[in-house]
Amino acid sequence: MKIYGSTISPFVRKAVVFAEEKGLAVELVPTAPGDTSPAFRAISPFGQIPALVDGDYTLADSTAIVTYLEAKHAEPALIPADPQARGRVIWFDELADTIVFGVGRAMLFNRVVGPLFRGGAGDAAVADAAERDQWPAILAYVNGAIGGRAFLVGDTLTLADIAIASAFGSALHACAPVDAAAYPDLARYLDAMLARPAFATRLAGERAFIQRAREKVSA
Ligand SMILES: N[C@@H](CCC(=O)N[C@@H](CS)C(=O)NCC(=O)O)C(=O)O
Repeated sequence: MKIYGSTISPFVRKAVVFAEEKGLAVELVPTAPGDTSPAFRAISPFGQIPALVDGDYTLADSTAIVTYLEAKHAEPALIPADPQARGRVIWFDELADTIVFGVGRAMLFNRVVGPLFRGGAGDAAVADAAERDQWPAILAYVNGAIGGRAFLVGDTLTLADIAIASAFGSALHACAPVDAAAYPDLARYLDAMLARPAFATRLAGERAFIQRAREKVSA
Protein backbone atom coordinates (compact mmCIF):
# COMPACT_ATOMS: atom_id res chain seq x y z
CA MET A 1 0.00 0.00 0.00
CA LYS A 2 1.35 3.43 -0.95
CA ILE A 3 0.50 6.79 0.57
CA TYR A 4 1.59 9.88 -1.37
CA GLY A 5 2.60 13.00 0.50
CA SER A 6 4.85 14.31 3.25
CA THR A 7 4.12 13.59 6.89
CA ILE A 8 4.87 17.22 7.78
CA SER A 9 1.23 17.51 6.69
CA PRO A 10 -1.05 16.39 9.55
CA PHE A 11 -3.42 14.84 7.03
CA VAL A 12 -0.70 12.59 5.63
CA ARG A 13 0.63 11.74 9.11
CA LYS A 14 -2.90 10.83 10.21
CA ALA A 15 -3.34 8.38 7.33
CA VAL A 16 0.14 6.85 7.74
CA VAL A 17 -0.07 6.47 11.53
CA PHE A 18 -3.60 5.06 11.28
CA ALA A 19 -2.39 2.40 8.82
CA GLU A 20 0.68 1.58 10.92
CA GLU A 21 -1.36 1.33 14.14
CA LYS A 22 -3.40 -1.30 12.28
CA GLY A 23 -0.19 -3.16 11.58
CA LEU A 24 -0.25 -2.38 7.86
CA ALA A 25 2.94 -1.78 5.90
CA VAL A 26 2.96 1.65 4.26
CA GLU A 27 5.29 2.96 1.59
CA LEU A 28 5.36 6.76 1.80
CA VAL A 29 5.89 8.22 -1.67
CA PRO A 30 7.36 11.73 -1.19
CA THR A 31 4.97 14.15 -2.89
CA ALA A 32 4.64 17.90 -2.43
CA PRO A 33 1.23 19.48 -1.83
CA GLY A 34 -0.15 20.78 -5.11
CA ASP A 35 2.04 18.42 -7.21
CA THR A 36 0.86 18.90 -10.80
CA SER A 37 2.16 15.68 -12.35
CA PRO A 38 -0.58 13.87 -14.31
CA ALA A 39 0.20 10.64 -12.45
CA PHE A 40 -0.46 12.28 -9.07
CA ARG A 41 -3.50 14.21 -10.32
CA ALA A 42 -4.98 10.90 -11.46
CA ILE A 43 -5.16 9.79 -7.81
CA SER A 44 -5.67 13.23 -6.20
CA PRO A 45 -7.69 15.32 -8.64
CA PHE A 46 -7.14 18.60 -6.76
CA GLY A 47 -3.51 17.96 -5.90
CA GLN A 48 -3.99 17.55 -2.17
CA ILE A 49 -1.96 15.19 -0.03
CA PRO A 50 -2.48 12.46 1.12
CA ALA A 51 -3.57 10.07 -1.62
CA LEU A 52 -3.62 6.30 -1.35
CA VAL A 53 -2.88 3.53 -3.82
CA ASP A 54 -3.90 0.04 -2.68
CA GLY A 55 -3.59 -2.39 -5.59
CA ASP A 56 -5.74 -0.94 -8.32
CA TYR A 57 -7.79 1.15 -5.87
CA THR A 58 -6.97 4.84 -5.35
CA LEU A 59 -8.37 7.41 -2.94
CA ALA A 60 -7.60 10.96 -1.83
CA ASP A 61 -8.41 12.72 1.47
CA SER A 62 -7.21 11.57 4.89
CA THR A 63 -10.66 10.89 6.34
CA ALA A 64 -11.74 8.96 3.25
CA ILE A 65 -8.52 6.93 3.48
CA VAL A 66 -8.90 6.03 7.18
CA THR A 67 -12.58 5.17 6.65
CA TYR A 68 -11.58 2.81 3.83
CA LEU A 69 -8.80 1.24 5.92
CA GLU A 70 -11.15 0.73 8.88
CA ALA A 71 -13.70 -1.04 6.69
CA LYS A 72 -11.05 -3.22 5.06
CA HIS A 73 -9.03 -4.07 8.20
CA ALA A 74 -11.41 -4.27 11.15
CA GLU A 75 -8.80 -5.04 13.85
CA PRO A 76 -7.69 -3.27 15.89
CA ALA A 77 -10.80 -1.10 15.68
CA LEU A 78 -9.78 2.55 15.51
CA ILE A 79 -13.25 3.91 14.65
CA PRO A 80 -15.74 2.50 17.18
CA ALA A 81 -19.08 1.00 16.17
CA ASP A 82 -20.99 2.41 19.15
CA PRO A 83 -23.01 5.38 17.80
CA GLN A 84 -22.07 7.87 20.50
CA ALA A 85 -18.41 6.86 20.55
CA ARG A 86 -18.21 6.99 16.76
CA GLY A 87 -19.84 10.42 16.67
CA ARG A 88 -17.35 11.69 19.24
CA VAL A 89 -14.39 10.23 17.33
CA ILE A 90 -15.49 12.00 14.15
CA TRP A 91 -15.93 15.23 16.13
CA PHE A 92 -12.27 15.07 17.17
CA ASP A 93 -11.17 14.13 13.64
CA GLU A 94 -12.99 17.17 12.28
CA LEU A 95 -11.73 19.38 15.11
CA ALA A 96 -8.18 18.31 14.33
CA ASP A 97 -8.47 18.94 10.58
CA THR A 98 -10.27 22.26 10.73
CA ILE A 99 -9.82 24.04 14.08
CA VAL A 100 -6.51 22.70 15.42
CA PHE A 101 -4.73 22.63 12.09
CA GLY A 102 -6.57 25.76 10.93
CA VAL A 103 -4.50 27.63 13.50
CA GLY A 104 -1.54 25.25 13.17
CA ARG A 105 -1.42 25.94 9.43
CA ALA A 106 -1.04 29.70 10.01
CA MET A 107 2.03 29.00 12.15
CA LEU A 108 3.48 26.15 10.06
CA PHE A 109 3.09 27.79 6.66
CA ASN A 110 4.32 31.22 7.73
CA ARG A 111 7.22 30.03 9.87
CA VAL A 112 8.34 26.79 8.18
CA VAL A 113 6.77 25.87 4.83
CA GLY A 114 6.89 29.32 3.21
CA PRO A 115 10.35 30.40 4.36
CA LEU A 116 12.08 27.02 4.04
CA PHE A 117 10.34 25.21 1.19
CA ARG A 118 8.61 27.80 -0.98
CA GLY A 119 11.27 30.45 -1.24
CA GLY A 120 9.08 33.08 0.43
CA ALA A 121 9.48 34.87 3.73
CA GLY A 122 6.15 33.86 5.27
CA ASP A 123 4.05 36.36 7.17
CA ALA A 124 5.46 36.32 10.69
CA ALA A 125 2.71 38.64 11.96
CA VAL A 126 0.00 36.18 10.89
CA ALA A 127 1.79 33.32 12.67
CA ASP A 128 2.37 35.41 15.79
CA ALA A 129 -1.29 36.49 15.92
CA ALA A 130 -2.48 32.89 15.53
CA GLU A 131 -0.25 31.67 18.37
CA ARG A 132 -1.14 34.57 20.64
CA ASP A 133 -4.86 35.00 19.92
CA GLN A 134 -6.21 31.63 18.78
CA TRP A 135 -3.88 28.84 19.97
CA PRO A 136 -4.57 29.17 23.75
CA ALA A 137 -8.29 28.36 23.35
CA ILE A 138 -7.38 25.17 21.47
CA LEU A 139 -4.82 24.16 24.11
CA ALA A 140 -7.39 24.77 26.85
CA TYR A 141 -10.14 22.83 25.07
CA VAL A 142 -8.07 19.71 24.38
CA ASN A 143 -6.52 19.88 27.85
CA GLY A 144 -10.06 19.76 29.29
CA ALA A 145 -11.26 17.11 26.85
CA ILE A 146 -8.51 14.65 27.77
CA GLY A 147 -8.51 15.38 31.52
CA GLY A 148 -6.71 12.63 33.41
CA ARG A 149 -7.44 9.92 30.82
CA ALA A 150 -5.12 8.25 28.34
CA PHE A 151 -7.40 8.43 25.29
CA LEU A 152 -9.93 10.98 24.03
CA VAL A 153 -12.75 8.47 23.44
CA GLY A 154 -13.16 5.29 25.48
CA ASP A 155 -10.17 3.46 26.89
CA THR A 156 -8.29 2.51 23.73
CA LEU A 157 -6.56 4.35 20.90
CA THR A 158 -8.92 5.68 18.23
CA LEU A 159 -8.85 7.93 15.18
CA ALA A 160 -9.64 10.77 17.60
CA ASP A 161 -6.19 10.45 19.19
CA ILE A 162 -4.40 9.90 15.90
CA ALA A 163 -6.02 12.95 14.26
CA ILE A 164 -5.57 15.28 17.25
CA ALA A 165 -1.96 14.21 17.89
CA SER A 166 -1.20 14.55 14.16
CA ALA A 167 -2.54 18.11 14.05
CA PHE A 168 -0.51 19.02 17.15
CA GLY A 169 2.55 17.28 15.71
CA SER A 170 2.49 19.60 12.70
CA ALA A 171 1.73 22.75 14.69
CA LEU A 172 4.53 21.96 17.16
CA HIS A 173 7.07 22.12 14.30
CA ALA A 174 6.27 25.83 14.28
CA CYS A 175 5.32 27.03 17.76
CA ALA A 176 6.32 26.91 21.42
CA PRO A 177 6.07 23.52 23.17
CA VAL A 178 2.90 22.98 25.20
CA ASP A 179 3.37 24.61 28.60
CA ALA A 180 3.01 21.72 31.05
CA ALA A 181 2.31 24.07 33.95
CA ALA A 182 -0.66 25.67 32.16
CA TYR A 183 -1.94 22.58 30.29
CA PRO A 184 -0.72 19.56 32.30
CA ASP A 185 -3.15 16.98 30.93
CA LEU A 186 -2.56 17.98 27.32
CA ALA A 187 1.23 18.00 27.78
CA ARG A 188 1.20 14.52 29.35
CA TYR A 189 -1.21 13.19 26.71
CA LEU A 190 0.80 14.53 23.75
CA ASP A 191 4.08 13.25 25.22
CA ALA A 192 2.58 9.76 25.42
CA MET A 193 0.83 9.89 22.05
CA LEU A 194 3.76 11.31 20.08
CA ALA A 195 6.11 8.74 21.66
CA ARG A 196 4.18 5.89 20.02
CA PRO A 197 6.55 4.37 17.44
CA ALA A 198 4.38 5.26 14.43
CA PHE A 199 4.45 8.94 15.43
CA ALA A 200 7.97 9.10 16.87
CA THR A 201 9.63 7.65 13.78
CA ARG A 202 7.91 10.07 11.40
CA LEU A 203 8.38 13.12 13.63
CA ALA A 204 12.10 12.46 14.03
CA GLY A 205 12.46 12.29 10.24
CA GLU A 206 10.45 15.50 9.82
CA ARG A 207 12.56 17.39 12.39
CA ALA A 208 15.74 16.32 10.62
CA PHE A 209 14.28 17.34 7.24
CA ILE A 210 13.25 20.77 8.56
CA GLN A 211 16.64 21.25 10.22
CA ARG A 212 18.47 20.44 6.96
CA ALA A 213 16.27 22.95 5.12
CA ARG A 214 16.98 25.60 7.79
CA GLU A 215 20.72 25.08 7.42
CA LYS A 216 20.46 25.25 3.62
CA VAL A 217 18.47 28.50 3.72
CA SER A 218 20.80 30.17 6.21
CA ALA A 219 24.02 28.98 4.45
N1 LIG B 1 -9.35 17.35 3.61
C1 LIG B 1 -8.02 16.97 3.12
C2 LIG B 1 -7.07 18.14 3.34
C3 LIG B 1 -5.69 17.85 2.74
C4 LIG B 1 -4.87 19.10 2.61
O1 LIG B 1 -5.35 20.24 2.79
N2 LIG B 1 -3.59 18.91 2.28
C5 LIG B 1 -2.73 20.05 2.02
C6 LIG B 1 -1.36 19.86 2.67
S1 LIG B 1 -1.40 20.07 4.43
C7 LIG B 1 -2.52 20.13 0.53
O2 LIG B 1 -2.31 19.13 -0.11
N3 LIG B 1 -2.57 21.35 -0.03
C8 LIG B 1 -2.25 21.54 -1.42
C9 LIG B 1 -3.26 22.28 -2.18
O3 LIG B 1 -4.37 22.49 -1.64
O4 LIG B 1 -2.95 22.63 -3.31
C10 LIG B 1 -7.57 15.72 3.87
O5 LIG B 1 -8.06 15.44 4.96
O6 LIG B 1 -6.74 14.97 3.32
